[in-house]
Amino acid sequence: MPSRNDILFARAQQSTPGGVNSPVRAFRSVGGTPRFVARAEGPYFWDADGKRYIDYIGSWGPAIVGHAHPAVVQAVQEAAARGLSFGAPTEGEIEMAELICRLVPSIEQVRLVSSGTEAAMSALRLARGATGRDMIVKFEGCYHGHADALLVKAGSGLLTFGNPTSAGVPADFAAHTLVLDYNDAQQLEDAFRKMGDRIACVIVEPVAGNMNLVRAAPAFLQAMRRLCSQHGAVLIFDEVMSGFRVALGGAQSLYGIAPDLTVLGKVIGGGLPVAAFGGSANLMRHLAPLGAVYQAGTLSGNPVTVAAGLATLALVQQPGFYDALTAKTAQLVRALTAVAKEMGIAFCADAVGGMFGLYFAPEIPASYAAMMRCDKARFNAFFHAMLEAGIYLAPSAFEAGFVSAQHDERTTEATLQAARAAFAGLAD
Ligand code: KE4
Repeated sequence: MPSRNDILFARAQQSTPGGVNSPVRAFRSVGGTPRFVARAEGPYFWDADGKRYIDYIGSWGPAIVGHAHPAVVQAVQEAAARGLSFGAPTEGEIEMAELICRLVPSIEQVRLVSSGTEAAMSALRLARGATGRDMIVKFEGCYHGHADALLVKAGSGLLTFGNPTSAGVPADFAAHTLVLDYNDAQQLEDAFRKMGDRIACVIVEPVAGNMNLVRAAPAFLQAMRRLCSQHGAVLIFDEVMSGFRVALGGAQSLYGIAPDLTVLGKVIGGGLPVAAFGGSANLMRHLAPLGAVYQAGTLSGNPVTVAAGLATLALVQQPGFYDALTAKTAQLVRALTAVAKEMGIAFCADAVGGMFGLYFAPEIPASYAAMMRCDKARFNAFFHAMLEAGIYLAPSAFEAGFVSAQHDERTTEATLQAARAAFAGLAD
């Protein structure tokens, strides 16, 4: 008897490519049928068959205060009743911009947009326009959205320009993108020595979450900061995922490094479509209507989205919010690691703030190459055993997980109970 998820998935594939509006949702990395969410509340969601799951994705980060938080829902309802969108400035956008500038000191001015892709793409264009240079540097395993210049993998040679990772990206778009190894400071040093005066910017996830969770080594980010300053390149921290997730001030506050531009998203919208990019007023003044770098958006700074973001950011500023979230997430990964160890499973886990990584590997990966050596088949088997038990993890061995303020002792205990059975199934 097909489940309602099966029926909906078959139907969705008739009208939408792969049946989803974003590829990772299709479960192609883990196999099986995606769960169609009917509703969500706190740390849970219920699928189309009415089954409840403990949700460790939370919309890939935005649901940090828990799903359908009453304060956020009320703010959205009140804003919506005043009109959905005007194409004209509103006071709420000023409040959001001022709040972001206060919470992220490296940002003096900020522009709101509608997705992380749009924010990262705009930050690249700003860096190129401000420096008059074309070349950008990114790192294997980091994802900054799907703008052409960023859908690039490492070139054949160590310091050769990239090749497109996607059809439809012209080779000469990729020709300006150099892809280096994450956490390899020497390679970055070599690249700057070789072509430093041609580099417009370096863009990095200061805590990587799109190859699974990988922490940047402090020396790696410190070298990046030094080299960008020395050569007049713009340092862009893509904190779409880590911003307001790993700490109130984002990863840059943990590392004590001020980038020239920061890209934000996810949490600042509380689940509604918003992202942002910002930096020094001196850099941001290159943007239209002041400067020659064009960037625009019909729904940028949407009032309903801004209301959701302001309500969410008000909650995360409550005293002890990140201490509690960090402690809860650290306790979860410590306990999962201990259970796996008891059962002799080659497994480890890591956490930074409210995000975590699970690895079927003997030690925590610190690079893309090490991450690719994790046992994907074992992760997939673990994923499905946990899904069956009502625990919803990222449907890929190469994605991070997210804890909300509404996850608690009960959800942790239920997760550990499911993990014991799932690990046992692997040990056989
Ligand atoms: P969006 O265009 O998806 O809003 O943001 C792109 C983006 C940019 N930068 C970072 C660091 C990101 O993590 C993302 C998007 N993250 C993925 C999660 N792996 C979104 C999930 C999806 O693609 O459906």
